[in-house]
Amino acid sequence: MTASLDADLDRAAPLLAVLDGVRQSVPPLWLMRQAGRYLPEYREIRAKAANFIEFCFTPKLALEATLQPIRRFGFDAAILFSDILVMPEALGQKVSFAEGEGPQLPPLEGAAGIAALRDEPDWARLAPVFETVSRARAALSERTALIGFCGAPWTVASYMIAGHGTPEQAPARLFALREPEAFQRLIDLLVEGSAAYLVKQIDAGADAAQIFDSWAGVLPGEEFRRWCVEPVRGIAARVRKARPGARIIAFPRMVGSRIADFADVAGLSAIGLDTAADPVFAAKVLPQRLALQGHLDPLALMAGGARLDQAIDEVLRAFSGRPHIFNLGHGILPTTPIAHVEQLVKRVRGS
Ligand code: 1CP
Repeated sequence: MTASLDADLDRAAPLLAVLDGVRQSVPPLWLMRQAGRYLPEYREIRAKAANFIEFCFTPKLALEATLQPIRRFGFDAAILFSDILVMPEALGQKVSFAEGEGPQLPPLEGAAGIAALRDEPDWARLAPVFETVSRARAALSERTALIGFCGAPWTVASYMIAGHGTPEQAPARLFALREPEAFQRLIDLLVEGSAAYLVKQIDAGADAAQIFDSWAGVLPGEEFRRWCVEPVRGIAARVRKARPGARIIAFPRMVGSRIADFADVAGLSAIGLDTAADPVFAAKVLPQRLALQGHLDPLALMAGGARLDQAIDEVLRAFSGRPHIFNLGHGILPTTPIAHVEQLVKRVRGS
């Protein structure tokens, strides 16, 4: 890159410019799950922690995991290394990660199980997360944005009810159908807790925050609006009220044409599109004030070669009229070759 005479221009993080509505000729780039098992240096430090949740709560290790993909690839954003399930843990529901089996929680038993949760997250339990955020912000250059995050209430609730990941989130859906008032209380608790959690991450140094609604796609009609759209709206409103300039990215995964329901959600800066989303449709139904993020197929990244180049070019073309953040449509897969990520970075940046 040629040095610019304009120091301010050099200092501004391109990702934040896009979140503020200014398209960049080269889109800023980061990858969901960019810290993780596809990196040998991640596997090395991961082996040092007794368990995954304590890894998330150990600033020295979480900071290192946050910075590793930036050092290796020079992405335009780092994402805090943590997990969406630190929230149930902070609400008093013990979370563990069985090796190779994903998260395990004692399933919430009915309305009584929800009533037994704390009224507010245990901020002392989450203090190491905020320390990781502030140390990461201090370690990164000003051109690299730091993204904090939380899980969306629906996605987090689906783990809290079932006690583990489930294919169709049937336990949570059934609970919501049978006991809507109790489920609403859980969602409300998560809206309040998650909004406060994001505000604290922003105060600790996060430049933007992403709300991951990985399981948004399973809910029909009215339930989709009630358990996915409204809670995300609630979080965005609370965060923006507390911190008016806050930049929030919502990632409602696999919602198809119902992405249009996010058009009138105030307080968002961007919408993340999954692999199957239609970028032309999204650009049509979502107002120009919303930047779009996404949506390369993680399997195209795994495949590499000419097919990867073609998929990258398609994404670049699809978003050419819009403020765009280049990303995957879902998290990077653990068996992705590092050389393919290098190929991606080169091609997106045209170098
Ligand atoms: O031992 C290990 O290394 C555990 C693997 C792992 C990792 C690397 C888990 C367990 N979580 C994480 C980190 C993580 N999780 C990040 C870190 C930052 C980054 O992106 O680099 C983030 C943002 C998450 C978010 C997350 N956790 C989501 C939402 C995004 C998505 O991928 O859909 C979800 C659904 C989780 C739950 C979770 N945590 C871990 C696993 C294996 C899962 C998924 C379980 C399931 O499929 O149900």
